[in-house]
This record gives sequence, structure tokens and C-alpha cells, in this order.
Amino acid sequence: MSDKRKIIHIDMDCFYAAIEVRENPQLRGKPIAVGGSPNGRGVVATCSYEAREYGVHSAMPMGLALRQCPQLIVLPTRHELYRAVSREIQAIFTEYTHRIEPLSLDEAYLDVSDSGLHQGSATLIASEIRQRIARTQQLTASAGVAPNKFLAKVASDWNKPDGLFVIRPRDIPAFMPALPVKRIPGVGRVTQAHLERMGIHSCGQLQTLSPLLLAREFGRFGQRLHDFSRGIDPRPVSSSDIRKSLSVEDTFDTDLPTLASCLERLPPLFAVLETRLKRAQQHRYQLPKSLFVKLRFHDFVTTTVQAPSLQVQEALYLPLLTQAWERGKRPVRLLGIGVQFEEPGIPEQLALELSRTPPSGPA
Ligand code: DCP
Ligand code: MG
Repeated sequence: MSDKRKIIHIDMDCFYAAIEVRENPQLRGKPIAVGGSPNGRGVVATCSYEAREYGVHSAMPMGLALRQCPQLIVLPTRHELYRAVSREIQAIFTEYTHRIEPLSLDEAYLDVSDSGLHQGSATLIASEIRQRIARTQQLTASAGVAPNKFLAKVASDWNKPDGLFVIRPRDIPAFMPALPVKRIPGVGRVTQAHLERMGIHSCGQLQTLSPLLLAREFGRFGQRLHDFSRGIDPRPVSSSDIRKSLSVEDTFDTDLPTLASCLERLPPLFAVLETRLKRAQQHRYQLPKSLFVKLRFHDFVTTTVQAPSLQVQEALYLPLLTQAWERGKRPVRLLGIGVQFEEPGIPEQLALELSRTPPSGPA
């Protein structure tokens, strides 16, 4: 089924920054950044392409961004406004399919395999969606069309900004070899470095590794690497009312210096998680699959630790937090905790067995 599907990935261009420019046209053509104040611990949420030319990028401390680009115009984030625009864009999507998986305010996958519109041409649907966003919102979106989520996302980036790129099933064998491994979902800094030590930079090189070797080096993730390197990705587009995870996190005004000070922050964070979880479960009950802790150290190095669990209890986060802290043993600026849910449709017994399987693969 995987190569017969038609998936569209839509990604708005410089989303927050583009909205700010729309609201104030005098900003057009200027280097702008949206985010936290340079005096506090603010970071850049996003910036215009003019600012990107100076090396400014998302997650960069605002103070550093201003040193790189002294004429940078810094604007505070207006989440309510961005959320409202996001809702309008999503309303456009629903006219084409109900199989929509939003990834963030500005990004979504659409499965249009069963759409009869435009004689079933996903390319024509994608270009019509782009036109409608431009006409009704005065904002540009980039779109990728492909037989699966992985390639649709790669494609939306290909001609960004204001671009459309299509990867047809028959294009895949020629397209994959040159693609850098870091474009593969789940290949972060650690896995990329691991692959580089093996001399592997591209999907073409990755294709030459045997499943056995991949399993030995990367555990269960090895199979995914084998498939992704060939452009195979069976992950379904899962609709918006189905959550994959729920989490809460906090960035602290002053770094937490020790493990003990991190552990102290756990109870209030857990209280927030519990409230949100109850609210979400009322709406639609989903079986917890695993718990995770995310730590960002003062130098922005981020680590997550995850363990299978059918229960969500405060005490279960203690060993995860300890394990995450041990990886860095240095001051912490952000602490997050969360729950991952079972994909719906998996029978409970199977879910139970899956949740007993010990975690493996890359950290
Ligand atoms: N965002 C954020 N913090 C980050 C990354 C993103 O707050 N570390 C917000 C601001 C972005 C929006 O999410 O406008 C979308 O993120 P993208 O990564 O899609 O970035 P942009 O849409 O800004 O730029 P691009 O044109 O590269 O998609
Ligand atoms: Mg975007």
C-alpha cells in the first residue's frame, strides 16, 4: 500500500515572521526576528529570509542574533494571532480531506489518496491549496507531494520558499542516493555522527549496508534506516484528534545547578501534566505506551530518556530524570516530561506486549 498513497506536506514559509510582515507591510524586505527579548533568555522563534542571510536562525539566542545582524528588528511572539491564522489554513485543508495530521501551527500532512478532486491529482490539489492560502491569507506555503510522509516532507523543503515539488513513485530510485542521511526522520545529531564514523553520509551509501549490520549498530532503528534509505515509509497520516503524545516543559529563569534541584521541579510539572492528561482523556481515551523526560542543558545540548509504561505516575519519572541528568551532569535550563500513547486500533493485548518490550535503538 505504501507506494500507492498520495501524501501532501504543507509547510508555511517563515510562518510567524511572514504573519508579522503581513500585519505591518513596512517590515517587508527587512531582517526581522520573532521571539524572546534579547535582555532575558530569549531565543529566536523564527526570522525572515533577509535575517537568515546574516546567519540568524530558529533557537538562536536573541542577543547573539543581534550581534550577527545589528539592524535586526526584534518582535515579540503573538501566539493567539498565529493560532488564528493556523485555524484558517486548516479549514482550507478540510475541504480536500479529513485525513490531516498537523505537526505544528504551520505544518501538516494530508492524505489525499481517496480524493476524487482534480481527477485524483495530488499535484493539482497541492497547487490549489497553495493558491488559496496565498489569496485568502496573503501568505506563502511550500508543498511537497509524494507517496509517503518522509518524502513529502523532503519535497516541501526542496523548492522552499513558495515552492511545489513532486516525487513520484518512479522517481524514488534516482532521487534517494544523493539525499543526505540527516534528512531521515529520527536521524538526529547522535545517529548522524554514528553514521559518519562509518563513512555513511548519503542514503545511497546507507543502502549498501546489510540489515544485519544495521540492526547491530542501531538496534530496532536499523530496520527503519534500511527502509527510509530506499524511500520506503509506511507511517500512516493520523488525524488531528488522535494524539501521539502529551507533554509539558518549563524553561527556568536561572539554570538548575544539580540533580536535586531538577528533582524538586518534578512535582509541579507533573501536576500540570496530570491536569492536561485528564482533560485530554475525557475527550478521547488513549492508552499510555511510554513515559519520557527531556532535559536541555545550559549549553543547549538536549537529551530525552523514554521507558515503556502503561501508567502515568510521578514516581516513574524519577529514574528517567536521573538517567537523563547523568548524561550531562551540568546545569539544566529546560525540563520536560510527557506521555506517548498507543496508536489507536492496536488491540489491548498487543499493546500490553509492546509496552513490555525494552527500549532500544539510538538515544
Ligand atoms: N518555531 C519556534 N521555535 C522553533 C522552531 C519553530 O517557535 N525552534 C515556530 C516559529 C515558526 C514556526 O514555528 O515560524 C514554524 O517553524 P518552521 O520550522 O516551519 O519555520 P518557519 O516556518 O519559520 O520557516 P521555514 O520557511 O523554513 O518553514
Ligand atoms: Mg514553516
